[in-house]
Amino acid sequence: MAFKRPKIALIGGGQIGGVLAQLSALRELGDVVMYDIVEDMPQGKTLDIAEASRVDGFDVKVNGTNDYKDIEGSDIVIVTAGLPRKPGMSRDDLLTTNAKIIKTVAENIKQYAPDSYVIVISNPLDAMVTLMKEVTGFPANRVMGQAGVLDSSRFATFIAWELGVSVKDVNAMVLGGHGDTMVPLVRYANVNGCPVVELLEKKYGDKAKAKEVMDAMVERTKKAGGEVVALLKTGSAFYSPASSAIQMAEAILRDQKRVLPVCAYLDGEYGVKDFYVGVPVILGGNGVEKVVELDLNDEEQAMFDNSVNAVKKLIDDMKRLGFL
Ligand code: TXD
Repeated sequence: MAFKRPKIALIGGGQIGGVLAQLSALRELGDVVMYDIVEDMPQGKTLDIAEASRVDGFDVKVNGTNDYKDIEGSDIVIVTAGLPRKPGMSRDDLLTTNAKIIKTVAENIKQYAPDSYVIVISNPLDAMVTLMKEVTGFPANRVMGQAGVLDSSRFATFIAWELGVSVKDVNAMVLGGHGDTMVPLVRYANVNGCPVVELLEKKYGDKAKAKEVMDAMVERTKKAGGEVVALLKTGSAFYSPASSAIQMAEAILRDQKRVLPVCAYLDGEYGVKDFYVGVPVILGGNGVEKVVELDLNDEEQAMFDNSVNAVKKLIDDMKRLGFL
């Protein structure tokens, strides 16, 4: 038997795609092939990245292509194809444009990489993952979306800044859809086991002030994507979404059994059936191996249900438009 390196296909070679390629190479996750419809661009980007291999000391192939055939045999496919948000544009505005693109992408993944694990990043995220699953017909453990890892990292970053502690010690999770209704789990947020709520109360010596500060961090987390969009003027966040998807890909490729919030298919968990939304899962060599069910209190469950309803609206729109 001959061993071979894993193969990672990136569909979309734009801002996020470029960082995905570079991070995959730097971590030697496997050989990378980047597909884009724009002629020569993925070849140019990957050539640029590959030419740093001696300096960075990575020993994997990084190639670009305009031909889906080149993704043949991929173990993981990360999808960023589509258009990013412009200032003032909601994720949902992207629905129609990106649904058409994702449908074509999914048909090609089905044809050329039928055994792959698929991580979707394109917005509106929850709807695009649903469409990917529908068109590929892959089992649910192999089709997932990246949003929660990033949203949680943003939440953890704000907490670390506020408390003046290392972000490495902050555990914070965000559930629900990747939109304004996402649910940062305040009650579970902790610094190496110490509840953030308690630390804030100690810091301010006042419950009301502590709540105000936490509420502001929750709000900033929900709007964090928009904050970056407004500053960049063109395009949306790309470093952090790429890092987040790479964490998921690595968890699968190295069978790490990480517990990460992932846009995953629910089959009755959290009271939701036949539906994709962000929840904690065990991510390992078999993809989404298990949905981790937390006991939500009434307030959290209400926020989660609200978020599910927002995603349902998107799904209904896709049905109306004939995509599902
Ligand atoms: O956390 C998250 N899930 C996200 C998602 C965080 C930030 C941004 N998020 C979304 O990712 C964003 O709203 C977009 O829908 C995707 C990709 O964002 P990116 O910033 O990488 O967008 P770019 O730079 O425009 O890259 C998109 C590429 C570009 O090179 C196009 O030529 C290509 O997609 N594209 C296609 N590739 C393949 N096939 C088709 N049909 C196609 N159409 C466009």
